[in-house]
Amino acid sequence: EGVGPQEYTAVKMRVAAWSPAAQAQVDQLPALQGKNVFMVAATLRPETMYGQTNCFVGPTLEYGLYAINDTDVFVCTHRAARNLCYQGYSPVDGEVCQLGTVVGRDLVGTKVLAPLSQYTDGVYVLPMENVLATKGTGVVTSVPSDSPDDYATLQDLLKKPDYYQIDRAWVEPFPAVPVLSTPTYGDMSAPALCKQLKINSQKDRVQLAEAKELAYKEGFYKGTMLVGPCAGQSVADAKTAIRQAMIDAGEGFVYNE
Ligand code: A2H
Repeated sequence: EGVGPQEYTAVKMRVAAWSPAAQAQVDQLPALQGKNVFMVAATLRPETMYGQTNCFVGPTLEYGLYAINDTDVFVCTHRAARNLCYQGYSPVDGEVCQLGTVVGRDLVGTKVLAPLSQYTDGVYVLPMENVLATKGTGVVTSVPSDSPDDYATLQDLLKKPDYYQIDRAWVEPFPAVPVLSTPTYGDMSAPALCKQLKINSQKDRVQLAEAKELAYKEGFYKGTMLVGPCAGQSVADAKTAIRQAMIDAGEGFVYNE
């Protein structure tokens, strides 16, 4: 982790409705008028995108709104925007074009359209404590069926909605969706592993690291897709095909760092 180059799939989640706090700031930015704005998440598991139930930001992290071309604006960390501007995602190669800034906390409650998600009317941006500013785009797409971190974080939010300053209506109507099946953990690895390893919170970092490792290996080497055009195929085979389909549809791209 953090050593050498990493190739992610960047997933474009179009903003359908800003939270009131973000809307108030966006209204002050005339350059955003008429633009398509996307929260951009970096994932290593493109084959799980059918199971997206929400998207996470770090509440205390600073995000920028970056012009990518004449029509599109990306929301991500400044660090990611620097990397992206050398990969063809900037109006001028090698230069970042920042239109505005918004803190993660103010993005919470924004509604986004997550590609491939079964929740086609949109899902909500929610807070996660352990989002690193030094990895990916600072935006994490959430798949609670297969990511123990995502599942544990959503459990925290449901237990303490007031503490986390979220509305239960952003979480409860979006239960985890089975995406792939494994012999050891069934069709929802993350809840099964959180139970088995007695993980109660996103703060249980040691157990979560183990759960993440187990879920990843079991899914990749023994998983079978349950949904989408690759249903019935092994996860290892489906991964590249699903990623390519997202790229072809303009809903994702390769992001290196
Ligand atoms: B993965 P690696 Cl289903 N901070 O996507 C914390 N976590 C981040 C992040 C950041 N800034 N940027 C990306 N990530 C998460 C899906 C997924 C992921 C599943 C299962 C496991 C999994 C849905 N969340 O990751 O350190 C993103 O979550 C297990 C490691 O670069 C991304 O893929 O290896 C993964 O961590 C990248 O972590």
